[in-house]
Amino acid sequence: MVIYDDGIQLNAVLEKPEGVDFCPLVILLHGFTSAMDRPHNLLAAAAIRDAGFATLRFDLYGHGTSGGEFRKHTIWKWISNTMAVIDHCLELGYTEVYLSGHSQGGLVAALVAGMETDRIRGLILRAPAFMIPQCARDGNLLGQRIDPDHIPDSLPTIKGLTLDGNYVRVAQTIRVEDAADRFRNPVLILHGDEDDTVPLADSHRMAQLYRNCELTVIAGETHHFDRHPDQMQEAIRTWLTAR
Ligand code: FER
Repeated sequence: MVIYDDGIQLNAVLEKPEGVDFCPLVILLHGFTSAMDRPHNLLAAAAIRDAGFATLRFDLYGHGTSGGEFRKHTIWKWISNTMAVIDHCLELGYTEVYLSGHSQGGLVAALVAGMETDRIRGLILRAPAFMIPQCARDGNLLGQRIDPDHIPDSLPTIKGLTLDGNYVRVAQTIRVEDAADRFRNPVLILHGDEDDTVPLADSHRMAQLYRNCELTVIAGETHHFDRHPDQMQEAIRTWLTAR
């Protein structure tokens, strides 16, 4: 399926649980330098369908098979993409829409939920990168030091990929606490205690800020949920089945 966000092509895959015509839907967002078809995203989507929910996963701006250049992606563009995808799902007739994001996609899911409090029924955040805005303000992104008041035009990142300075400028203005404060529907946060990319401490802190949040810490698990994917899946199924 193709969804357009102001001319940018976003490729998406909609899958329904077996034998069901109409059901609630979870939209999945992948992380920084990732894509919708990474193993942990597919396993999360499968667990969601096991619980009787449809899934829509998509590649965000500058990632995977979608349009846009990696170096020009920003959290604002990802917010805009997500809002376009939500509009599309509502037009398809899905009235009960949830968001689930991994890492930077978890941050964006949380920000959009704070904007669309009237539309988003709940959030499943997997190792959400809540710390990116503060890291941008501190000038400490992906282990590199930059001067936060004199942002470089380009910033080398992982996997040989380079970001424009506007990524940092956008991130510096974002306050994740405001999004948590506005969202009153249920939230599930999943985080491994051996995640060395995104600190677990921020998930503990944010879980206190949400009105209605459950935090499941998976012992021995890493950033990509590749050691105990069954525990990630079980936590998702249990939480969604209770909705
Ligand atoms: C950073 C730490 C983590 C960062 C991005 C991430 C651009 C995102 C990780 C992910 O989405 O998996 O400093 O800066």
